Amino acid sequence: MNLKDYQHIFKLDPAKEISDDELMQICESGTDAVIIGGSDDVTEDNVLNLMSRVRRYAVDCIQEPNDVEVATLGFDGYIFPYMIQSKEVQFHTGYLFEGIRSYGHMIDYSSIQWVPYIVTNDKAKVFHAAKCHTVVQDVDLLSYIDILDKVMKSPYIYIEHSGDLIDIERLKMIKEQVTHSHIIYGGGITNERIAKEVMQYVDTIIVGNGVYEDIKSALKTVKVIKSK
Ligand code: 1GP
Repeated sequence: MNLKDYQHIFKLDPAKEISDDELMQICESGTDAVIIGGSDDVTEDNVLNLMSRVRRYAVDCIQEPNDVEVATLGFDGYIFPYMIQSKEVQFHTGYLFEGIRSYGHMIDYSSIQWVPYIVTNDKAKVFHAAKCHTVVQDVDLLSYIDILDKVMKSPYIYIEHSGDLIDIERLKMIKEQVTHSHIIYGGGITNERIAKEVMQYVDTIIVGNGVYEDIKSALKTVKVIKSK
């Protein structure tokens, strides 16, 4: 798995209902990948169920486990979030440590990507779950960007604004600050217009809740993919 190959990803929540017809439209939309991940009521059963349904299609299927208990074999790739603002070690290396300690001998490391996340939406569930420091001030946000991009030289930075659309000026500011990290953005992308606006400043967009709110509109976000 190489996230740099993806411009557009749908993120599906295993705890939410999606019909076979809707799932077919998502998987055959031309999106680059489907991520399976959520923060509430995620179980091994609902992950396995959704994975096996997505597996009927050729699209890449990635898991973003929110806990080592629900990490499931059989995906094309795995994204392990590293919440850089979290005060809890569990959201830094904790889950990954537990997973590797228990299952390291079975892991194909080429399928795993550890991705640093900056949670820019203070109202997002994950912001509270991971006990994050706020980045409402630009100087805080840009300091984290510099740590990841210039100090850690991270291949990726994930701007997580789940549930709402970030102020586009902040994305512009991030783009101007970053020297080499590939920027992934998720939060409030529900239609083609927003997708295109966001895509000017980031490398990969993630579309989540929009799938469950207005699937027709969400499907049109795939149009941001260039050269397809
Ligand atoms: C991606 O979880 C987000 O990081 C998706 O956010 O649900 O607001 O699209 P939305």
